[in-house]
Amino acid sequence: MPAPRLSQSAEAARAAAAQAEFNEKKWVWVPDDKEGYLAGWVYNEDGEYGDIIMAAGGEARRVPLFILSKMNPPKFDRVDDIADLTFLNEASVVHNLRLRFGSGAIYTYSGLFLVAVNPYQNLPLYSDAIIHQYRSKRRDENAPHIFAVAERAWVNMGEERENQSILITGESGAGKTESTKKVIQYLAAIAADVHQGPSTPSHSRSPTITGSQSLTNMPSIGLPRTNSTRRGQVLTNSTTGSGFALTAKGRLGLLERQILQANPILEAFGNAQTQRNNNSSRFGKFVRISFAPDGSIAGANIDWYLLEKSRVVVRSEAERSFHVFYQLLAGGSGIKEKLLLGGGVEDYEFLNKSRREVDGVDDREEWNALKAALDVVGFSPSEQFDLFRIVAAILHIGNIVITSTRADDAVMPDPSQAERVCHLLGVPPAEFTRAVLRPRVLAGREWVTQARTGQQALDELAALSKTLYEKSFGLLVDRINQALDRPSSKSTFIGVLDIAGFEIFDVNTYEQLLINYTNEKLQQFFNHHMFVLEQEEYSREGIKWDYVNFGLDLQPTIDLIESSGNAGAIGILSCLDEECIMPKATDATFTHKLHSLWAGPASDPDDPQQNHPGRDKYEPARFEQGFLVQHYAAKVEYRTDGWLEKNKDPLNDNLTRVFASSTERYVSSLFADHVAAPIPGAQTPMFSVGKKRGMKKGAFRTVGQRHKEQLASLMGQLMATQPHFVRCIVPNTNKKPGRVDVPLVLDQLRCNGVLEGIRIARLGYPNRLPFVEFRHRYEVLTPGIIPKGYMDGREACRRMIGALELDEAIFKIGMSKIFFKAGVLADLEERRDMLLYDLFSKIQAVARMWT
Ligand code: AOV
Ligand code: MG
Repeated sequence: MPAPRLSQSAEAARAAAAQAEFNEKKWVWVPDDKEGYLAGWVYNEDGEYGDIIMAAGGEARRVPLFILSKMNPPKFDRVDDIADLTFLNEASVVHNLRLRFGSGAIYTYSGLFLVAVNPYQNLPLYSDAIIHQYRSKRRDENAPHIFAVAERAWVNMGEERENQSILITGESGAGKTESTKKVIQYLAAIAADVHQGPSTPSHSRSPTITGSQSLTNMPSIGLPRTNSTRRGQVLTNSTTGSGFALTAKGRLGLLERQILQANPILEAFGNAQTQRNNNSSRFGKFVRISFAPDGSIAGANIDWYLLEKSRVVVRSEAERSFHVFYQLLAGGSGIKEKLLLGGGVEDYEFLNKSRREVDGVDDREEWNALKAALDVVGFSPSEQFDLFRIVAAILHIGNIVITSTRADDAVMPDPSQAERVCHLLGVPPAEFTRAVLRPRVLAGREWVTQARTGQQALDELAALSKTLYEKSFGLLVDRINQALDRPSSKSTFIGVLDIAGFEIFDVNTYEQLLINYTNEKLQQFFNHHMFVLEQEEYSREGIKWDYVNFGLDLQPTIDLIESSGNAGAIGILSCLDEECIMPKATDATFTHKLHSLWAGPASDPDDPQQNHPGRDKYEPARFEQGFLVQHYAAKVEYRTDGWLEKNKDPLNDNLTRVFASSTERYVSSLFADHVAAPIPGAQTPMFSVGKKRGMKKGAFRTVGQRHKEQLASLMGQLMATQPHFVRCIVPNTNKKPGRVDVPLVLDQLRCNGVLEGIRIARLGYPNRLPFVEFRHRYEVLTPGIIPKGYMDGREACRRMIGALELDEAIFKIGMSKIFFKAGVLADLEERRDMLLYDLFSKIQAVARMWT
């Protein structure tokens, strides 16, 4: 076969030439405000400064040398796994992602992470053919893909009978929810195969699909993979169509269809159009899919976190409320009358102050899809009506007009609007109106009627709307779980976590603290997991490893936020809880108390509060009423306005009481938590710090407590799983395909832990090669060192290393692999290529003489 050999050697010659050209100059990445990094080469070094010629344009720049990052040799371009780069710096990471993204490869590994860059266009990456291509394949046999992650989770679950989790984070619009859907799509498709096809779930790795073998690559860590682009193309060309794998869908059983259809329901009620994402999830979720021992789907369960219920009442002008409001008004002609909804979006105060439509979305069609999904999941007509009853009631509440008397007492001039609300919610209008305008409150020991101001009454209605929506959302998820959840002791699960990533806005408040606290915990979980795996790998290879557990690095910040006071220090959330039950507390007294707990000079070194390492992570804010927390990703300033109210999440007890005794069972069940009152008619505290004996779980908790508990439960579950990590990246803020805003991407890599993972990897020996591969690739550099015939791989490596005269500190020889510090492979590559280039030049010279 002379032809392939010729072209192969021609390609090798080209590569060697490219490398030789690269080697002639000292290539670097130069930081640039606009572009992130620009390529250049150093033509002169002068003490701590370097003179750089920029690759684009040839302009000269003089910069401090320390700001430069080394560029990876061209062979490392488009590597599937960023961890394989020999120079592991930010510029090279982002360069690799950008190069790959440019050729349609939106997925890239970075060690334990799968990085997914949102393409903002439908790529033909998710068809049935692609699903088949990833079936029963190892990660290194295919191009990086979300399906490969799902496949690995499935295989591990089957082989090790261990629960799995896939943790997907990223900022708004990055593609978390789309990725979640792809995982579920994949799992549903392969689990359906279990029912139908002859193949068993024994996760056989035999290559049943021909053709995809051509896509395989050297299963090596550390070797440059020059053919990854080509593989990307194969992957693209080999498919037709886009979107979901339809053929698989046709074969799905009812349960699988119900699981898939749960999603449009959740999205209708939990998603909204925002400036960053036309379909933004305003809640976090953890979806567990459980599988029977035979690999078929046994059930599913959804947990949810932090619904942004304030959106029901207000939002920025460019955004919408939850989709379901618009869908109901656009499509619900059959039931609108029963819900007393006469008008359109423009007629409802809660909707008409902001954006009303989403580009490319037909709310009427979405309504039909929602109804169909509700039918599939098994919501009866009356259950469906109850859901929309709440949605409609909220719209009516928004239209209640409140005015004030001259004494500033609230009045409701037109009772008809409240009557609509009461009709729908099954409560007496007189009681409802009294609870809003003149509730009974405790004054000293006496119960008195207190007139509300107009503003107070409006706030009360807003709080009521938010509470109704959130509680109904909770019951909705419960109801879905009731349909999908089939607990069985024999099943194992794959859980997919779709939760907002680290957030830093211009103004950060309580919601950001809770989400960043969550991410700090998840990052710690990742760090710890990576630590354990690295430790296992080093000890398997008999390499001495003496790092501190970097998973614990983040504990001081976590304690600062969550410490309950029982173990010594009082954390931010507990401090807030305490202030919430103080009679005269305000956001200012809370902030002050926080400063006194965590800032200032420590006078008593034995005091657990004062010697807590979290002190280093805390600072009072300089100008605002607030504080700063050093998170792993960045230092974030939080403003504490409104925190007491946000944490208490108060609804006046008179109102909850009215609704708890609603004649509509659905409505009274929403408030069932609130009926545990000791004295009828008396006001019970809406919340309390600490658990009260006999109190129903879920009742009377602060927002912080509830979140802390939910998070603890989530972490407990995650820790009992084998985790997989997906990091979604939004490439630009315009929702446009093909554009990469490098500084934006870098920020995300910093916040989502990818760079942190690389930092940790660099503490050790990030590049690893099995002995065989090391010898195969670099033996040319040590001619005559290894005798002909068999030689033990380890011994061969040892001799080669000796001949290469590598410094002891930059490598470790394990049992089956050789480990290198970052950058060493670049050096070896350079030496190898110079040699080969020389050789080729000589051969070419000889060849020329013969022609
Ligand atoms: P998010 O879940 O991460 O944001 P989504 O998953 O909703 O983001 O993605 C946002 C939009 O980006 C989607 O509606 C798609 O238009 C597009 N998109 C994302 N991933 C892909 C993909 N793989 N292929 C094609 N288009 C994609 V938020 O829920 O806002 O935090 O709160
Ligand atoms: Mg989302």
